[in-house]
Amino acid sequence: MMRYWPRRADGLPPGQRLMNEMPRFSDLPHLPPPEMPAEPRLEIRNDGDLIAVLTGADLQALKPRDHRADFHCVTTWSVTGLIWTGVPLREAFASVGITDAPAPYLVARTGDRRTVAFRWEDATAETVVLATHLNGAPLDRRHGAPLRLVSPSQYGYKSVKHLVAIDFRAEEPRVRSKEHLRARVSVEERHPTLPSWLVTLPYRLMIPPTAYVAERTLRRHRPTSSQ
Ligand SMILES: Nc1nc2c(c(=O)[nH]1)N[C@H]1C(S)=C(S)[C@@H](COP(=O)(O)O)O[C@H]1N2
Ligand SMILES: [Mo]
Repeated sequence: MMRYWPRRADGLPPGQRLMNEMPRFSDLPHLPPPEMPAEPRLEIRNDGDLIAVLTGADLQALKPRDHRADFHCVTTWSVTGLIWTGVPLREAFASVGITDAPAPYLVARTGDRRTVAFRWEDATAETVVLATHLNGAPLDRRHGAPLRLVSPSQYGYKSVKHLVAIDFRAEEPRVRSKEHLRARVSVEERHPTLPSWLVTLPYRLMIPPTAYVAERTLRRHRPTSSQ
């Protein structure tokens, strides 16, 4: 379990510690990854109404590139130098005619029924990518197959795995109780109401048991379909 204890290192954002490898992680680590189709399929909606669909072939046509980025979980573990292959979200939006914000907010929905809220300007930053590969290999069930939203300047809970839909919203969406709407790593927006200094230590203590349980859950739940 203690292989998941992160250590101090230079060059990390405030309050972050370095992890050697990227473990499976979640605030619900006892839940297995969802069963997903092999190919990406991203629905784009406006207030629930379907306005576009992007398939794996559509994303391929936008010429996926490698994006090097560090990853920062709110619980204070970071991994550095990851290579995500994919298309910037704003280019994917532009390919279906969305260049100005249809609405100020977005909600990303995942195969494990998570909803994660963004402001338009955070979601369309140039570093935000729709990734299909990590470090040269197709995403696996641990890290978010078949499509993952990667937002390196926000805490890891915004980098949603198993992405299936993005829904534009006129009103500010409710965010999950422990999540900040913006979650910017540089200014330590870890928690919506509590100050960062208060949550940092309890969060850090949760890292080894959480990663351990998340990895054990993965081993115990083999997919029934081919994946
Ligand atoms: N669909 C989905 N995405 C998710 C999560 C999750 O449980 N389900 N956990 C989030 C959290 S808290 C973190 S730190 C990262 C962990 O990514 P990893 O499991 O690839 O290390 O995924 C984020 N995205
Ligand atoms: Mo996280």
